[in-house]
Amino acid sequence: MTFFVLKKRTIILFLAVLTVVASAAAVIYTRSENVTAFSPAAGENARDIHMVTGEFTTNTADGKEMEVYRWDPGTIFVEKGENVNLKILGVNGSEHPFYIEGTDIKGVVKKGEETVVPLNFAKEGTYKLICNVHSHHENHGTMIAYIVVD
Ligand SMILES: [Cu+2]
Repeated sequence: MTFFVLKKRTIILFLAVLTVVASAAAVIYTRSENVTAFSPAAGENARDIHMVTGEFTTNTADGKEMEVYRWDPGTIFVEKGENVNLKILGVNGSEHPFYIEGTDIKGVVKKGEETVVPLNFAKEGTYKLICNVHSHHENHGTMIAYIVVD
């Protein structure tokens, strides 16, 4: 008769391996849950949405000059899972570095150039396209566009 002897060391090793595997699985699971949007290869059955950078200027009653930058259009609508090429043409303002809140997507729009941002959202919601340098009225914003996914 043979006995399978479990030494204390074997049990500890087994538990250690189990812990590592479980945490790796948890990390992978959490990451896949966090993928709200990704950039597919540009052009793959994608619908084009065009946008430009614009500028409003005025003089206040007390003679102060005001200037704000905008994404135009300020709201776009896409389907969940739809491949979209967001094509942003830089018109006003020399440079607009941007990111899309809740995603890893970022880029720059430069005057006279078109920046293509491939999009595919896996989760419904309203995402903000934010210009880093014109994010607030105190820095010539608000340069925020809303991407509505449903
Ligand atoms: Cu800007």
